[in-house]
Amino acid sequence: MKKALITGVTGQDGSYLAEFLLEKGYEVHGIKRRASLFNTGRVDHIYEDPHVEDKRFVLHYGDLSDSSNLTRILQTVQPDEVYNLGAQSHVAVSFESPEYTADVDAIGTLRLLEAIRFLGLQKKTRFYQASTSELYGLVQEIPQKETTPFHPRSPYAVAKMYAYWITVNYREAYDMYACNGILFNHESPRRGETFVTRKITRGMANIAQGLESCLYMGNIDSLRDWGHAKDYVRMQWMMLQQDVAEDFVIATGKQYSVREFITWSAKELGITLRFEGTGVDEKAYVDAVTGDKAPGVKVGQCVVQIDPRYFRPAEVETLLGDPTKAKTKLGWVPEITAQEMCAEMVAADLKDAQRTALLRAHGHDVAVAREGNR
Ligand code: NDP
Ligand code: GDR
Repeated sequence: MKKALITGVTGQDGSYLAEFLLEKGYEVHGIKRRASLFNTGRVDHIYEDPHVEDKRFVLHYGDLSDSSNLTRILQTVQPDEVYNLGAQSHVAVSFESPEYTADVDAIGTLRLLEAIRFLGLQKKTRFYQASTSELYGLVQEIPQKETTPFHPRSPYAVAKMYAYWITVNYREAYDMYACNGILFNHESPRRGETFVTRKITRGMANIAQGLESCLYMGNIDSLRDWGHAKDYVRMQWMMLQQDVAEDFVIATGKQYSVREFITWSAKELGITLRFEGTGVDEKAYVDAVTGDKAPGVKVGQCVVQIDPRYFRPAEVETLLGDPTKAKTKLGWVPEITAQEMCAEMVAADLKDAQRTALLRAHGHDVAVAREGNR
């Protein structure tokens, strides 16, 4: 039985990858951070009681900022494959916590690679690094492919650039099987609530249920190449099954604006239940910018307000990937379109919002968790 170790197993990709590897028959080990609340919501459905024998899913406490802890886990697990998905992954937050982001995203990657080498696992253990389209930043070429030069535009992207090159360096210096997946944005109903797609689908669903009244957004003209996380974790595994380690761009090759994503979400909700009979036409509510006026909207009506607080000190305006290498060399093709993914996300968030609204209607004082800054 092959063993895999996943950092960031409690995150969006980590949870889908753990499911995928368990289905493939792997024994899966994941590193979770100690938190004051449970932070395993995305993997609770595959959790196995530690008292059960022959478990195939095991969680270890750990942190990418702690070398001795990483070394100990690697020594205990002796994995065939390591997937380094753990990171402070929010671009805007990286401007506020640049040093922490560098420590975890850049040096954390070095710590793992060095632990593999120190333990003499470099011939046994294959290494996947979660690299990112943010490396392209101020884009030099459209679409972006494996050979496109990098120009990172945030402390997050600069840290990930170190991680990219240290992965290449360990491959070249120590003949390790180590590779980078340069992944463009990928989303799902498990996406963190402060990334733009989830913020939109969750916010819209809450508005449709009368739980919120306004969607506050930053740069809605930003362009992204959005895929589904399920398609992308399959590719992470495929990259570690080759004869020779190589780096790959993973993208759909299609690009949309944040504004378009808002429109799709609104359509989903409008068709299903909320916008009939409100007298609000779709274009009006999607494009509405209320300025200083209080939104004062009715249930089912959505106002999008631009709030400069969500602008970034340096923005990545446009990203579009060219996945030709992944398609031709590995036969990888994304199966879920951005619109289908949006519909799935809206449906999941609507269910949550309906549950909250129902509890409130029955007198329960349920708050809607909101993120003030991002
Ligand atoms: P998430 O933010 O959903 O998950 C990040 C994971 O890293 C969480 O499990 C988090 O733990 C963990 N983590 C954060 N800090 C530390 C730390 N100090 N030590 C150990 N673990 C830590 O990200 P995604 O799943 O979306 O992304 C996975 C990886 O892929 C990330 O490295 C991201 O930068 C990269 N990436 C993502 C893309 C995307 O569009 N999703 C595109 C390209 C790259 P906790 O749950 O406790 O917060
Ligand atoms: P990104 O994702 O920065 O591309 O990084 P995010 O969803 O945060 O932003 C995408 C674009 O939307 C614009 N935007 C907003 N973004 C957020 N979060 N909140 C807003 O209110 C808002 N309004 C407009 C942003 O400015 C940006 O242009 C993600 C992360 O998963 C990284 O870890 C990963 O490496 C890259 O994708 C590829």
